Amino acid sequence: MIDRRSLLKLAGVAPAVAALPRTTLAQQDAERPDYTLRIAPGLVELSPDHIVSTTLYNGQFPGPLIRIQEGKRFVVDVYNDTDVPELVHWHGQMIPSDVDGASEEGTPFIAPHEMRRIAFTPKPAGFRFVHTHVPAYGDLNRGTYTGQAAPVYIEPAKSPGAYDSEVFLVLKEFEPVFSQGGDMPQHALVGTPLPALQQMGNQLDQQFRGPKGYEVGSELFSINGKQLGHGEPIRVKPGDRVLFHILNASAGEIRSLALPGHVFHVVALDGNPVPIPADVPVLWLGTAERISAIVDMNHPGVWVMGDLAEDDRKHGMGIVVEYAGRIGGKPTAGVIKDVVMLGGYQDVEFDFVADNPGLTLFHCHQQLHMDFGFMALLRYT
Ligand SMILES: [Cu+2]
Repeated sequence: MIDRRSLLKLAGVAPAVAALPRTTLAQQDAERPDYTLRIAPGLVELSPDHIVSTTLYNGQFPGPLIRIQEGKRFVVDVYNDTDVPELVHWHGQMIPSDVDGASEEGTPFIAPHEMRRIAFTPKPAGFRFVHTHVPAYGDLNRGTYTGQAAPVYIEPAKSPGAYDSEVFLVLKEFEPVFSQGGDMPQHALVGTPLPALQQMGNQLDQQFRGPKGYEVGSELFSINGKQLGHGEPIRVKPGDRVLFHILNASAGEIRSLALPGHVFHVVALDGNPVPIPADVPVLWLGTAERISAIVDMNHPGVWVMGDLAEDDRKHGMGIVVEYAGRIGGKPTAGVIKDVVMLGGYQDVEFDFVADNPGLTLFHCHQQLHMDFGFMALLRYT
């Protein structure tokens, strides 16, 4: 794990500075960014047999955890070391449109091989993340199909919880391909389909006969950039209370996650504390969703925290949890989220407070759906 101080130390390294005269150096020092984010091509070793080439933040997947302070101005230099324009989106934060990272809202692209300095005041506190917001359309080497994602933790004024350690997990698939495979798992999306919507869907199916459109699938899954069995295990001791911060950084996949013999005590959704913490055996995460859950480590042994689907675990979606010394569907009032999963032909009702002026992009977080038009722009009047 990397603490904020060592991140700052790393971020402060700027080789070009050494050649500057002393006065300039002093000025440069005063304007030193709090963080440097480099977008560049690189390799991820998911396992010895699967080394993938993609675009990364600071040379690794996931990008390093960025820990920042709520309410304290944060200056970032973003270097685009690729040959295409890029955009960095600070998902889940209430910050101005020109730095939020969606071009539709007015954030400028960072041209190839250029740097853009951005500054904002992080809020609200909690588990957020950062990812690219460029459209990919038919190019599966762009957008969220790449490895451009990093967890962001905004430290609150007061520390929230009683736990022994924090573990950040980023779920991600690699080497996506177009497929006409089956529908996504929807068992998590308990709800009642609306007959009117279902009827409309059936009519469209009648109208447009023939094969359905393409979806994007993958056969390489990972947690923290490693396929199951190839990364470092999560090491715990009996009696530990471990706070897991889990992010589904997928471009389009819904994930389940279970840790046999243990229960997830869900304390936050999308980084926002839940009014009534719930104990659940399985977590379901839609694209871009985050869950923070405390697990009481009271069942010693060696366990796999992984997808319920055996096929997905075989393709890597899991991580080993090792003890030291061995080796939806309910009322959800008050829950604050920035992503909501919705089953086929269902509806959802939500309130939002319009307190972040500027253009706001409201969209499906599945890259394919967003790229081909599943989005809307909200304008404050
Ligand atoms: Cu996002």
